[in-house]
Amino acid sequence: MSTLTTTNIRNIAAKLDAAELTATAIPMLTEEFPRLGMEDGYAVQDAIKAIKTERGNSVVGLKMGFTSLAKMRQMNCDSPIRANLFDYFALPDDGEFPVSQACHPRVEAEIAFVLKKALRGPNLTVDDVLAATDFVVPALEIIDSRYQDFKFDLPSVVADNASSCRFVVGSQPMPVTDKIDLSTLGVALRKNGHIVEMGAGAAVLNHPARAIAMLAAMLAEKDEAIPAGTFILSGGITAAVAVQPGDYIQGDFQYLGTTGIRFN
Ligand code: OOG
Ligand code: MG
Repeated sequence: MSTLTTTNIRNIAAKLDAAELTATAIPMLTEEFPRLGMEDGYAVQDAIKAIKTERGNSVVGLKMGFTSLAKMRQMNCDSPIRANLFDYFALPDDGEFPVSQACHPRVEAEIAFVLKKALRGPNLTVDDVLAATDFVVPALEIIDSRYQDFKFDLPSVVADNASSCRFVVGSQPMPVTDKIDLSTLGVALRKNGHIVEMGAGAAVLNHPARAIAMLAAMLAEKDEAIPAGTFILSGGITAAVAVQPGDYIQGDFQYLGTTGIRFN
């Protein structure tokens, strides 16, 4: 059940969109709307999508968040969420991002999937997802909460498009064959050359393909499928790391190669 009026939803979406574009953090939504629920959060997320598409931006992919324990613990949120990725979020591999364009950016390493077949249904298996996968690529996501102090609860972060800000992907697409096990695939996140976080694909729901199956299940509730060709971030494998101007963040992914972002 939604607790917000259509006008409330539109106003909150406009506020969050403006906070993102001006890099100005705002108070967490539940301070003003204590009864905000998950359905409200997704309604605001949809309204942000409408604002951005009206402005001429387009959705270029989807993301899952809080699919690893490391992420859930870091942010004190206990269940996976989904959100949209817009065209201007995509940075070139090894591209630059001015820290001043975000409130308090952090970076996390993720395995990204590109589908060759649509996925539909509430009970898909890892094998179903892999059979529908065209390739995977190494990715880094820049997240940036539009809430003060990077603090939020689950409905508030859903409304804020799951803190999505920018992403980069490595240049070598890798088909998913029997030779590569995405669950034991190792990942190291480096900041200025030093490893600051590390993990393996299994950190994400025991296998990152499960995040894609979970996204399909979430969309199935709305009677939607994940279309063929969709690019999907499966969720941070490790905790996210804060960045300052001058930092270089690199993700080293076993089998998949590396990708990086320079912050200025
Ligand atoms: C929310 C976004 C979570 C992930 O990969 O888990 C996310 C946040 O941590 O601010 O993108
Ligand atoms: Mg993420």
